[in-house]
Amino acid sequence: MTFPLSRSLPRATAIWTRSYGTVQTSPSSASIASKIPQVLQDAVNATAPRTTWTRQEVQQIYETPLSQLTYAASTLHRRFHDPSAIQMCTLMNIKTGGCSEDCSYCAQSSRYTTGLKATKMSPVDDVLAAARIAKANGSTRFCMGAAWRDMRGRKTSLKNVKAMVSGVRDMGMEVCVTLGMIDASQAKELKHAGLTAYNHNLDTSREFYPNVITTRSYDERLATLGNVRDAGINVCSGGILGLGEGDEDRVGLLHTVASLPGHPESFPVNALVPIPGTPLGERKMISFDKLLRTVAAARIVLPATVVRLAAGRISLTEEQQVACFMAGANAVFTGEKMLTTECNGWDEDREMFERWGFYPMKSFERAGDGLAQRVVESVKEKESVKAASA
Ligand code: SAM
Ligand code: DTB
Ligand code: SF4
Repeated sequence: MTFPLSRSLPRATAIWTRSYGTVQTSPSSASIASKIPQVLQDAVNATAPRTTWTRQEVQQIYETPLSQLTYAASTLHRRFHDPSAIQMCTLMNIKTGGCSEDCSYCAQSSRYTTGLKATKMSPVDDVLAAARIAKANGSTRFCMGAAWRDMRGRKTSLKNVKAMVSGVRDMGMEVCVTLGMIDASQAKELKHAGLTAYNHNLDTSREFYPNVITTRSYDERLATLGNVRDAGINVCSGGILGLGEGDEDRVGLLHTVASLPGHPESFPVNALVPIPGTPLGERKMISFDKLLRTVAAARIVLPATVVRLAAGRISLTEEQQVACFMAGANAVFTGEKMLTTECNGWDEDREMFERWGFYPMKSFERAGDGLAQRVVESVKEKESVKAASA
């Protein structure tokens, strides 16, 4: 189904429909239209997220010529989000290094000599002080990471993490943690403490995953995501680009998240930051067109999700970042540091936002429970109001 051309549509959608949907006026527009797969034309008209994607459909979307793909992504971005609002999230590593896992990209694995000094868990007060600084600098979400495989046998640590979660929530910020694998009861405890979101990345496709990590499986990762979802916590799960994977693996990752029972509320797109001493320490940065293509395809198959520019943003030019925002990315990590690597700072991000007409997203603007359902309802409501006044 295509929307009727009317004032009820955002202008971008109307132009899309005219060019690629019902009216084709010139041979050149017809030849462009022939490169737009039907699945993308349908996706652009969506008013609700769908979880029934086939891998072939995701591949067709991913393979669309980049200029058309970004245009489609931008159209959907405008329907489901305020395209000027970008979420500012600050990270803190609350337990650095000494991790038992063999993730071949990670500075914190004890299996590689990266020069990183392992630390004990940070005291609750220090973490709350850092969250206060993040808030004062404009961040509305605070994410705490720990270099752990899982939370088994970490009762005292969990108690402290819960105190951190409640403390940050009491400041009016969204709060996210990434602690490795968690079971159903740990997820419930974290929910009870006020946790907004849990980050646990699938990283890549199921097929490529064993080339990157051997000490825990893809299915174990999916089980943690299920525990998080069942506890009523928002899911933040994405990937890393530039691990040596191919287009088919980026498609595989997108297909996996887009066909989960509910889409993740947040999809981080990390570009590998090569860490000397790790098996991937010599890899070159993913090419920008592949990064942009992945961002745009994510916006299309996960229309209601916050797409997060994560690791590696520091290596992008300002113009490249803006191209990503225009193709659907709407969150960044900002502040003094990522986990162990450099991060774009608050001041430079604020200046960039001002130059290009973006502003920080408010807390809980996109992160509440039942997000997808609320988006559907508000899109329907807006359309019926506009249709009535047309
Ligand atoms: N230990 C927990 C875990 O693995 O789930 C939480 C921390 S872990 C560092 C969080 C995520 O950061 C990883 O899943 C990975 O996607 C990303 N990451 C880690 N090192 C990275 C690197 N060098 N470049 C890009 N992304 C990286
Ligand atoms: C995510 O997807 N990326 C962030 C956050 N979630 C925890 C972490 C990126 C880490 C980059 C490498 C480092 O700083 O060690
Ligand atoms: Fe450990 Fe997480 Fe790093 Fe893997 S990504 S080595 S689990 S800290």
